[in-house]
Amino acid sequence: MTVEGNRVTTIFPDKQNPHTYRDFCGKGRTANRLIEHPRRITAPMKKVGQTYVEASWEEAITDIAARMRSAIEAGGPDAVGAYYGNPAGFSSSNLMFLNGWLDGVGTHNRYAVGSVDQNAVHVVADAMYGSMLMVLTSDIDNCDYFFIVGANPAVSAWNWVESAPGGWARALQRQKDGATIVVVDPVRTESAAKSDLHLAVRPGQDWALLLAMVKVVLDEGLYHRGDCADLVTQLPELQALVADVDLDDLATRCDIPVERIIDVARDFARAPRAMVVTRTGLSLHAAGTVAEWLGQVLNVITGRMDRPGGRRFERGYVDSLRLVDLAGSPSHTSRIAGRGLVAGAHALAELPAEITTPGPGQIRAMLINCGNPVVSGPDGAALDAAFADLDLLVVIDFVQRESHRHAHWLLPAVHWLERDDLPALTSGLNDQPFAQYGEAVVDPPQQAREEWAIFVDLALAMKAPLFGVRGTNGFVRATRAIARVFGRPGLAFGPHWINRLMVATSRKINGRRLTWRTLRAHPHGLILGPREYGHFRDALRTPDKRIRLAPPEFLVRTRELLAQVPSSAPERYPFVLGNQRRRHSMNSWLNELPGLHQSGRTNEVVMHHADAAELGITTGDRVRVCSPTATIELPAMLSDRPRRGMVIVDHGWGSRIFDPSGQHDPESYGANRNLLVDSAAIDPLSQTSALSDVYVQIERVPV
Ligand SMILES: Nc1nc2c(c(=O)[nH]1)N[C@H]1C(S)=C(S)[C@@H](COP(=O)(O)OP(=O)(O)OC[C@H]3O[C@@H](n4cnc5c(=O)[nH]c(N)nc54)[C@H](O)[C@@H]3O)O[C@H]1N2
Ligand SMILES: Nc1nc2c(c(=O)[nH]1)N[C@H]1C(S)=C(S)[C@@H](COP(=O)(O)OP(=O)(O)OC[C@H]3O[C@@H](n4cnc5c(=O)[nH]c(N)nc54)[C@H](O)[C@@H]3O)O[C@H]1N2
Ligand SMILES: [Mo]
Repeated sequence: MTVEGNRVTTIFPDKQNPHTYRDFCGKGRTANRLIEHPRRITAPMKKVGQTYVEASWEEAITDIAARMRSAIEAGGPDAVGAYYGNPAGFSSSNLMFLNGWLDGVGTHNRYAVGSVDQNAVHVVADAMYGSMLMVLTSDIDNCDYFFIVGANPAVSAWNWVESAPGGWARALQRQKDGATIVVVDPVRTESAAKSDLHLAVRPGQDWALLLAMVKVVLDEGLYHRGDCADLVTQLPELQALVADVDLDDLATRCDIPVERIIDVARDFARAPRAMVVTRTGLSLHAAGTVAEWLGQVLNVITGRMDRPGGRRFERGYVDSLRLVDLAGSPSHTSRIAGRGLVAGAHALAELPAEITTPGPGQIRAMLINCGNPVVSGPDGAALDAAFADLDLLVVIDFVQRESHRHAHWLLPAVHWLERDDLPALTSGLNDQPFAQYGEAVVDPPQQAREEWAIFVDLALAMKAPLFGVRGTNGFVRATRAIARVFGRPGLAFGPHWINRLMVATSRKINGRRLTWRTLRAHPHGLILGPREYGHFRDALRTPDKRIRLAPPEFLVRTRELLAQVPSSAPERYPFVLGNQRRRHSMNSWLNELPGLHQSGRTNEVVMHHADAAELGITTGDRVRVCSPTATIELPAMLSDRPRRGMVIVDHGWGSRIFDPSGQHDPESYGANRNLLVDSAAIDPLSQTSALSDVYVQIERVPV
């Protein structure tokens, strides 16, 4: 970064960063524009009448604490709810302290982005490997055969919980050296266009394709004898399942010729070094968990676990699997839908009813931390109406977006370039042993606060014992007093204490332990040694240290899917609604930053030429997209990329940006395609909304 005064003027990729130098994404490139966003919230804003007025932090915390306490007095701790979105994961302290505060409050009403994103990974990892955090990284530079399912790494970068900087460019490099890339996607995406083989699967039916491949591998004896003998349990149960399935039936379901499936299954199993990579194109469907499971199964039975060119277990310098175990996993059944927690949270789809349905446990006060759930989740209209019904809605963000429109308080967050951070707990998600202490490059606006500090203040003001441990609040107060007396803010308890502790107790990587001094001496980050293999078996958290190949609940669900007739479009709603990401958007943000999206700032309805011709639609026509839940209008864009019968509308658009001072009208670009999604459509195993299982009708809007 070039910094002039307290402003970041230019941003370049850090070529001295040994790990991330290959990547330079839209979010990084535009970071300073977000800092200087003309509508940035720079002080606590309190809703008064129809607009907002600036207030002090003291007033904000006192008022919020008092209103939350009275909600709790009337309805118990569950009267307070919280939702956190994706960016909460890009701060090491945010979620730790959010949960610390919520534990103190004692509420079970926690909702998270995982239920519109990666819950399937957690559910599968927990069932197969014994820890929901046991995520394997892609050993791209050694791979000969990439089988990429429901991912578009050319645009979205190679990450889904794991993180592999420049992953797609590295895979293309392998391809030049002779590796094969297969992309399974109903759309001929940027990634599919560069692949050696594109399988245009029928949306939502990848589980059938993957199950057929597993069957071929098992029936033809193409599996890895050693791993199947001593790394796994439940192989007989898996064999029993595949004995009952019919390849032709599965091929019909996924709409890929059976000979093709047999060929790719053989090629995959015989490739010296190979990996299956699965992403949101699978998880956002009703069969998402089964598909995710079968993708992992293919890796396991063909011997790709923790071997060069396969899916590698990166330990990271902090043993986060153990820390998560120590933190314990609370259990709770939701009041209305009667479902349990996944990765510590309930499904976003359940939130509206939990707010609007009276009775003990009803949410009356809510906090949104780094999220835009009205746009990112299903049936945004229902959630918007529920938010309007709350006694208190508190938002921590940079700007006031769609989900924040009914907020009583808007609290100003500190941008990531304005704060120090050490992403230690997620170090095992890097595809290489890597550590970096990120130092702030500019000062935040005077009134902005890091999320963790807000949660500590709320815990103290609400007399909710932080982390649910009595005595913590007194301790925190004492350290704050000491810090004041000595004039040294660092003496007050905060995440920097935890960072120090995590580094001091970190595990040795390649025989060496990271020290604070080494860490700080490498501001561009440091590689902690070559990639290691062979730690996976030891790290498994199943009691017998073996992979559970066929968890019973997955078998039951698979048999349920097999019993259903192959899905087809319901009458009146002939098109299935797809989704795509753009290089210059990050879910529902970045869209509005000045200078981006030269091609006009909106999402569109991308249709196959032949489908459009039948409806008399051409590029630029306004079309109406109707589902049983809602209707939106957008311009059409003809293309040969989607399968016939599929239309693509990007998510993340149609999120207004408000001016809290009330001087300017809200800005708005495009339309929110998730309004079309019925919140009842859910993957029962991961509780993920089936955001991609929506059927719609398309009609031209008469001019
Ligand atoms: N149809 C469809 N829907 C989808 C998807 C899809 O593929 N198709 N993708 C899903 C996925 S994978 C995801 S991750 C979700 C995203 O869902 P969400 O996380 O709920 O939504 P975002 O649009 O990422 O909104 C993030 C908000 O956090 C704010 N923010 C950014 N950084 C910070 C910070 O440091 N602190 C604070 N306090 N706020 C910050 C931004 O300004 C923005 O308002 O959307 C999901 N929705
Ligand atoms: N530029 C940019 N990068 C991003 C993001 C962003 O918003 N912008 N978001 C980040 C986040 S939060 C995440 S979680 C990751 C997500 O990373 P990815 O999961 O790779 O995200 P997408 O690019 O949406 O790719 C999903 C693909 O699945 C396909 N698909 C849809 N339905 C099906 C199906 O039934 N079967 C199959 N096989 N494919 C299907 C879609 O056509 C699409 O091409 O990306 C991250 N990277
Ligand atoms: Mo995501």
